[in-house]
Amino acid sequence: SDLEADLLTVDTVGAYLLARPQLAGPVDPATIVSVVEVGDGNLNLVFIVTDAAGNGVVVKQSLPHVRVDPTWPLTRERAKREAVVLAAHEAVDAAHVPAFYGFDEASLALSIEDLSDHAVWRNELNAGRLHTYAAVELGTYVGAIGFATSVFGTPGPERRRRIAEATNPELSEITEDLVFTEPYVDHEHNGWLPANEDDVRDLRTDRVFVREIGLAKQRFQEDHQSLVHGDLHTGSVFVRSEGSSVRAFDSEFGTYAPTGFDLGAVWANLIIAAARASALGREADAEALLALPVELIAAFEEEFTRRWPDRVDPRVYGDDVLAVTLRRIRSDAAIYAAAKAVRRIVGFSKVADIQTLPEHERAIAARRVLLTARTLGVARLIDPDPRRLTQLTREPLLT
Ligand code: SR1
Ligand code: MG
Repeated sequence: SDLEADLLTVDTVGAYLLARPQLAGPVDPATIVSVVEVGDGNLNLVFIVTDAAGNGVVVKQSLPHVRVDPTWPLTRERAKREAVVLAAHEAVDAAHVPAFYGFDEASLALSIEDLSDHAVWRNELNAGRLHTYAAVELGTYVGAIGFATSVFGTPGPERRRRIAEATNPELSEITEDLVFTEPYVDHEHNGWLPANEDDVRDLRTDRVFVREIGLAKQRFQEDHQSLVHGDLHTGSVFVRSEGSSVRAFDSEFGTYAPTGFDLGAVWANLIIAAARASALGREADAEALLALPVELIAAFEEEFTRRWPDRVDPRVYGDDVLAVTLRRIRSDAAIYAAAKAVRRIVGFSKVADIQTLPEHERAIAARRVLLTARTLGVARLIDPDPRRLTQLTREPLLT
């Protein structure tokens, strides 16, 4: 179709970079020896291009539809949104994102660092390799971005301009629908095993929990606390043990939203990974994974607090404001973890962690994730301390 006419292919990416050497990063476009398409997410084309010297670059182009569902049209402009988020995050914390080489507005393609020496964290977790150091690195990343893009890190007028630049209506609507609404209503995107029928019914009839999900959705829509990654699940994280390198990629859902949204995404996917490990009888792994949200949030708070002396307007932003802010983010992280966990069990975009389990184990793991989500969502109202919440979720999750 016309919409697809200018899409790159493995046969055209070489000429594309030859005509635009400024987008080739470290690659010499005159000596390209291989182009492979490796996109395995829900949305985009992703090419890895390598030259004769072994240098690589990733070219990522948005498709005009959802990759895994071509009947679902989607704005290609999302590539521009990712460029804005990645550039902003790289400026604050280059160690935790891929290097950004450039954005081609005409082709809606980004050129970014080739991280082929890393592995996707979800795939590693599913193979039983935990990379536990990643939780602290991600906490530090969210702490750095969460502070620098908040009212404490960016002066008011500049911040308002940045909020406007990073508005992401179409992809934010997907999050609003898929994370906060569809799992709680009848919708063709949903699905679960017959053995989980009662678990889903119990979740949906838990009025306090559903109210908290509604309030969490409201805050996601109206609160511009910081420039979040927006989709920080374990499939959006590259890990490499050597040198403990951890990079958050795929930030096309990024926008200004509650900071706890990113922490919650990591937390949810750790719960899911722990449920898988436990269902497979890997109890020590499950315990190790369940300990990581505490480390994640501690690292977040440490980085946020480390930057606090540099805040804008300390005249009114005293240390009591910091304490209230961190408590609120803890509470947000728990309800967003709950929402993100439920959507992966009930709604669109299920995860390999659960889907690749044998059916009996899949039903058990799904039930445990849903119970854990309900506990997190409600117990945080009394005290959002992640250590206490982890203790409360230990039993529903592991036994
Ligand atoms: C139609 S997009 C489905 C999901 O994929 C992305 O990774 C986001 O999580 C989104 O909700
Ligand atoms: Mg993605």
